[in-house]
Amino acid sequence: MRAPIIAGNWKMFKTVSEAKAFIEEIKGKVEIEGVECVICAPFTHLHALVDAVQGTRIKIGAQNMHCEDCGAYTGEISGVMLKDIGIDYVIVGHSERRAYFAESDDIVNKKVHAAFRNQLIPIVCVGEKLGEREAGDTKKVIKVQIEAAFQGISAEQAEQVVVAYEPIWAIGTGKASTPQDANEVIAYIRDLLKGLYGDHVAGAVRIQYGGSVKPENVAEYMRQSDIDGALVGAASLHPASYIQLVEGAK
Ligand code: G2H
Repeated sequence: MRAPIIAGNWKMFKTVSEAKAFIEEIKGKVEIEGVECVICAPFTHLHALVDAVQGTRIKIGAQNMHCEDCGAYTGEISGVMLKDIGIDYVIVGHSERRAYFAESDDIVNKKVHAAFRNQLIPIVCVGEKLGEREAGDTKKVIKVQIEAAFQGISAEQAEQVVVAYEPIWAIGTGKASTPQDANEVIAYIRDLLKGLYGDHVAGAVRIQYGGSVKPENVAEYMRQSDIDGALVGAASLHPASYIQLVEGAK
């Protein structure tokens, strides 16, 4: 039985005080048995948020990190630093990082390794562009991304990975992939993992859908056989909306 995971990806929104107020609002309202709640916030907010969620089951994640543990990389943050302040999750390979910061499949793989070196759980994002979908290349693109991300990752590590399938054309556009279409691609990702690691790992890995998920549509995604939660941007920014997302995942 895979516990669904509702992860908010706040992107570059909110001040620290707004973030702390958000946690105060959701505390006690999202701790629903069997649903895991994660908030992925900007780096500057993480320390304060780890303090704010003390004594709750809410977990805090980063939205990115460098693939090395330390070094002369001005402006970067490492997995060592994230673990040091009590971070549990890190998003890796979000399409916005792939598109605007040249994050390649190779870098994504290095970051997955860095996450495990530092006892962080990576939320690995994959997804196709609109043109790729229209050309019928969705599965081809996803296969390349999944195989690259899991390169050199052991079965023990692989089963802890959270995968987020986010078709790029559905991100922040209001055009969500239908639950059935999303489930088909997510089932395909599970098949790929079965080929790489066998039944046990494929059955254990949690695979989220992401892209214009809202309180109104989350339950329909969660009803699908292979969807284990959601990575949510815009709709995770408001406490009432985030609470509804978690309630919709039970
Ligand atoms: C996709 C998603 C969060 P949104 O980027 O990862 O954002 O829910 O706003 O489409």
